Amino acid sequence: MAEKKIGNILVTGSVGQIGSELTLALRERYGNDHVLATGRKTKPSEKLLESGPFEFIDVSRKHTIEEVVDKYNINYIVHMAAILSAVGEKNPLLAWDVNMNGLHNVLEVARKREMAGVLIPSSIAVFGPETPRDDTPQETVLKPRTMYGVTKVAGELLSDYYFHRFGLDVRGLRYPGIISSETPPGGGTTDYAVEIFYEAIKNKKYTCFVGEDTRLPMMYMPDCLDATLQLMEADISKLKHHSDFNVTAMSFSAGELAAEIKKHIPEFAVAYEPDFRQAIADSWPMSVDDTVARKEWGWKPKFELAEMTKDMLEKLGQKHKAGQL
Ligand code: VAH
Repeated sequence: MAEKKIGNILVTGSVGQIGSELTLALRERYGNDHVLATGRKTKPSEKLLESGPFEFIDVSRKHTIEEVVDKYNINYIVHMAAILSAVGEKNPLLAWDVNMNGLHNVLEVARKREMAGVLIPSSIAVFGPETPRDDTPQETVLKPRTMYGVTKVAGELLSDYYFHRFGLDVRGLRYPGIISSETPPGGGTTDYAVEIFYEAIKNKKYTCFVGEDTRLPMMYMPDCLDATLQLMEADISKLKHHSDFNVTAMSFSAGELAAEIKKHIPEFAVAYEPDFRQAIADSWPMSVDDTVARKEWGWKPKFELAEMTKDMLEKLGQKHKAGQL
């Protein structure tokens, strides 16, 4: 398949945790006016509005995608709109509608217009309790126990179908838990790994909704942005996988994260009160093997737990001083 040049990019889910920072990174790389940010209803930040075009769309209603694609002459879609795992378990039909019908609409619009490509968000949520939980391999059992995970497995299969059947260049990453300081998390099981920083800065205490020994694969946002841009721009002739790359940067338990924060805020106190999200976390890997991504497109993370913690506390400390937390 000949690679087409990326021109104007549509980002769906631009107001979400990854989308909000990924949109700005894409604008820096491709030019502000070449990256259209979109959301469904949440008011975008000033930064997003001032740095380039923004439109409201609903990915589960295809015509709203078609209208902006034609208005802005889009030839690449970075599809970040999704209902995450915890919200998805409270409303599985909504998760199916947004995650599956939304993805199918995006793939159909991109196919019909013979676009340069689509980038999709998969997740380590594709794995389930039957999957080996340590160094989870790229190829293994995919039997998730959440609707979110079901939509991610189905999304990978549908996207690879569009690659092989229609020649649409679809690429995807199985994101681990993502930690960031710009946009609060939106309804995932890994939200505790972000909330804990906000609470440590604001209140010096946090009640964690998973147990102290809960260990999950994680990644700091700068690495998440690098991985996404690197895969988007990778030489297609080097890719044997397409929509389902395992990627990670580190693995740590909730207790290890709390201990790292305490090195900076000694009086920080954590209590652990597991809720329904514990069962979701227990069904996911504790660490994943991302050798395939390293081999096929040169993936190499930069941030480990100590550097991430230091950077997160510095960034959130500044926002707190400015009265923005
Ligand atoms: C979630 N943050 O918790 C997302 C992610 C691996 C976790 O997919 O649902």
